[in-house]
Amino acid sequence: MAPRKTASVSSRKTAAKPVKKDFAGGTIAEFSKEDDLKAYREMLLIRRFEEKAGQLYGMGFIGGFCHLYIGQEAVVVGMQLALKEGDQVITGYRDHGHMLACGMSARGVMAELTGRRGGLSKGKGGSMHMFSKEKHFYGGHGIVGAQVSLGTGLAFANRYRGNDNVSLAYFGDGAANQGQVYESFNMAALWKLPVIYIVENNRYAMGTSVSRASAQTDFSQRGASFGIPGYQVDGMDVRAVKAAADEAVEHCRSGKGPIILEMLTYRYRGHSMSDPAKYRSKDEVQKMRSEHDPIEQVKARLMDKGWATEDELKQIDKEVRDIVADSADFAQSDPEPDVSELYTDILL
Ligand SMILES: Cc1ncc(C[n+]2csc(CCOP(=O)(O)OP(=O)(O)O)c2C)c(N)n1
Ligand SMILES: [Mg+2]
Repeated sequence: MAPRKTASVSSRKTAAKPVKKDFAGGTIAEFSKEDDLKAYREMLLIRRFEEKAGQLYGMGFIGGFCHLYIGQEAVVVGMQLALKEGDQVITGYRDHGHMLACGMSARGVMAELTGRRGGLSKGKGGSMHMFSKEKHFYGGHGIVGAQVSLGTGLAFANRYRGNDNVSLAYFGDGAANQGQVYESFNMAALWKLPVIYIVENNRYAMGTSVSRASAQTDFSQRGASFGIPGYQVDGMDVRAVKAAADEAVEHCRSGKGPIILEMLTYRYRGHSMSDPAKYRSKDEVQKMRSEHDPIEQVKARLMDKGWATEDELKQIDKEVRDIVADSADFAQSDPEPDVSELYTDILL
C-alpha cells in the first residue's frame, strides 16, 4: 500500500509496472491521539533500546552477532496493534524490536545480549535466540528463512487446535529467495493456514541490494502461483502498516488462508555490527531518515494536531530512556550464568 504522502518510498517499485490496487482501499488507518501516542512511545522504545545496544556492543559488553532494527520500527509496532492475545510472532535474527513490541521486558532482552542470568534465554542464547511462550514470541532465528517454515507450523497448530489465532512470520527480502519459503507457501495455501507472511523489504540482504539478488523484486507477488494474495505497504508509516495488518488479520481469522504483506522499509544501520556499508551512499540513508523516518512522522503529526507539546514528547523520551538505562544497568550488573549451567536448557 502506498499512501500518497509517501509516494517516493513506493515509486521505485511501482514505476515499472501498472499501479497496484491499494490495500485497505488505499486508505491509512485513522489514528486517534491515544493511538499516535502509543505508537510513538513504542517505536521510540525500540529506537533507544537499539541505540543503547549499539553502544554496549562498542564497549565490548555484547559479543557475537547483533543486528539492529533502527529505521524499521513502524513495521512491528503497526502489526502488533492489530493482534489479539494468543496470536504468535516469529522472526529472524533482527529481532530485538519484535520482542519489545510483543511486551517482553527490556531488561530481559538486554541482559540476554550481554549473556547474563536474567536474560530471556538465561544468558545462553544471545541476540538471535530469545523466546517467550508467555508473550507468544517464538524467536529469534539465525538460519535465514527458517522462521517461515516454523511460522507456518504455528499456523498449522492453530488450525489443528481449532482456535482462531493467527501467526505472523516476518522475514527479509534476502530470506524471500530461500527454497523453504515456497514449500511453506504451498502448504499454507493448500491447507488455508492462518499465517501472515511479512516481508520486511529493507532493500538489502547484508551488502546485496534487492535488484542484484532477485529476479522478481515485487515480493508481494511471490505467492501468486499458490494463489496467496499479497500487498505492498508503506512500512515507514505506522498507520499504513496498521491498516494493512487489520485487513490481513481479518483475512486469516475468517479462514481465507495465508496472506503476504510486503513492507517497504529501510534499515539505517549496517547489516550487523561490522559493516563498512560500501554498497549504498550516505545520501540514500540520509534521504530516508529525513523524509520518511517513522518516528519523526508521528512526532510531527502529534504536534501539528496539537495532540502533544514538545515538552510532553520530551517527557515520553525521558521515560523511555529511563527504561533503557535501567535495562543497560541490569545487563551489566547481573551475573553471568554459573559454569554448572553449561549443559542445562540446551539440546545435546
Ligand atoms: C541459510 C543461511 N544462509 C545464509 C546466511 C547468512 N546471512 C545472514 S543474514 C543474511 C542476509 C539476509 O537478508 P534479509 O533476509 O534481507 O534480512 P535483513 O538482514 O535485511 O533483515 C545472510 C545471507 C544465514 N544466516 N543462513
Ligand atoms: Mg533485507
